[in-house]
Amino acid sequence: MAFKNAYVKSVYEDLVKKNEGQKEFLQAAQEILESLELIVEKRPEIEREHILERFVEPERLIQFRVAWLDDNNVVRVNRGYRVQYNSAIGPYKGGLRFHPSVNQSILKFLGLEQVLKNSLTTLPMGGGKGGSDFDPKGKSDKEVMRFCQAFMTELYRHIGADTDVPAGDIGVGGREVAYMFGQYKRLRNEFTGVLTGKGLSFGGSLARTQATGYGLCYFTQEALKTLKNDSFKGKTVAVSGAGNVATYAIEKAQSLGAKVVTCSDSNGWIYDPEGIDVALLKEVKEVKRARLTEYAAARKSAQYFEKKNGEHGVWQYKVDIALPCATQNELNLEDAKMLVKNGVIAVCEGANMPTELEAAHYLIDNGIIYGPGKASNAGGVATSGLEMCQNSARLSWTFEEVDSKLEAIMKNIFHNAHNTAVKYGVRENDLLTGANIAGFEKVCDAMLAQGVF
Ligand code: NDP
Ligand code: 2IT
Repeated sequence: MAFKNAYVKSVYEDLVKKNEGQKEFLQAAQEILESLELIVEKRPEIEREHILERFVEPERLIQFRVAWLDDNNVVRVNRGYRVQYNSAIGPYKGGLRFHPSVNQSILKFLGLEQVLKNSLTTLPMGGGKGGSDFDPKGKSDKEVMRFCQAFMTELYRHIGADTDVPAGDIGVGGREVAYMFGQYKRLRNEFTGVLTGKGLSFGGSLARTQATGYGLCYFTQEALKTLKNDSFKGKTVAVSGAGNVATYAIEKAQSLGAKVVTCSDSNGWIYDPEGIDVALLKEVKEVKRARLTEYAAARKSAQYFEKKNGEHGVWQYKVDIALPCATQNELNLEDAKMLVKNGVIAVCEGANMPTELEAAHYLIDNGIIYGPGKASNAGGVATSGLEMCQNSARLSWTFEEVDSKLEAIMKNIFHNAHNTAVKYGVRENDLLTGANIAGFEKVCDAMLAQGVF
């Protein structure tokens, strides 16, 4: 750890003491605080008003029991959470994750990242995150419904269209959002835009499903154009994951003229040198909710590899662009070295914190375009913000309207991060420092203006 500023160092050391064992949270906090040293030195009021101590501490963390009945009428118990991180610039906003690994550390890392990400969108949204250690895999549709209803039976008292607006994340898509929305509506007897990612027949926005993956490609395209005078056209791309973000990143990259040769799930990965067949991928993952082995079985050109520890997986191939879209810490220093050796020019994150910190530094030091998730995957929450706008106005925009607003927001996020990197005198491909400072500035100004809280 290389903190140079004594104040920032003391904030981080205090955080380590108070959050023992919270590996992911401390990793995200370290990465952000390292970048913020530069602004702390320029603006003494940050230290004087103890802004960083307040910024790293969630405003509220709610943990609750979720008891539900499985198909055999056996009682099951899970843990539910909502981390309401920062409301300085708008109501708390951020996804819900259902995955067995969910704990306070993971949700606090996601919540802290979300505060900066939402600020970067320029829309008025504070940051939050939530979820449960519930595992949707292998559950029947009715079990998922009963779990979602039980989860919302507690969560509803803490959220609201002007208070806290959840959405999807890993394990939470349109089906789960719909079950939770229905339960909220019944409990409150009100129809409001309290969740985003809703179905189109009850207040959802066109293009929200595609938004994170499409937005990632708009960001990457703008970065390629500005920093390398280049584009997706004719490029070979590696993508990880095979969920919502990965699927629409693959679709957009291919429509921009690239060939995506990989995707993955938690069991293994696909290498498809002819390019991923997106229609088949959607059929396997979205319609059948099946595993990637089914994709491989249905496509001659595809090879399936089971995941074993210590392998490079999707990062071992010779590609120009890498888009990690699965989960945190899925790209380590060895993977980064492999990608650079194979001539990668850009690594832009669809997932949250998929790249380990040393790997991110290695990429930046080697002149690679590195798009940190809080900037490059902000298209999902930005379009959630557009869904909130449409709900408040009680109207809906066309796909083209939403998509063009999304593209403009993503281009603006890239330029904001890039200009901030230049302004603060770091490498111009250091979009990590640029995004952290740019996102923080607005939150910091709002916190200073609103007095001590
Ligand atoms: P999905 O649940 O739709 O897909 C997740 C994908 O990642 C699946 O292929 C899953 O495989 C794989 N995966 C999940 N956990 C692990 C793990 N521990 N190890 C290996 N693979 C794993 O989620 P999303 O596509 O929505 O989310 C993907 C990432 O994008 C997350 O980091 C999320 O926080 C981030 N994100 C999502 C946004 C959104 O709008 N949905 C917005 C911005 C960021 P398997 O099926 O085997 O579990
Ligand atoms: O990580 C994220 O930005 C999301 N999962 C989307 C959050 C949202 O509120 O749309």
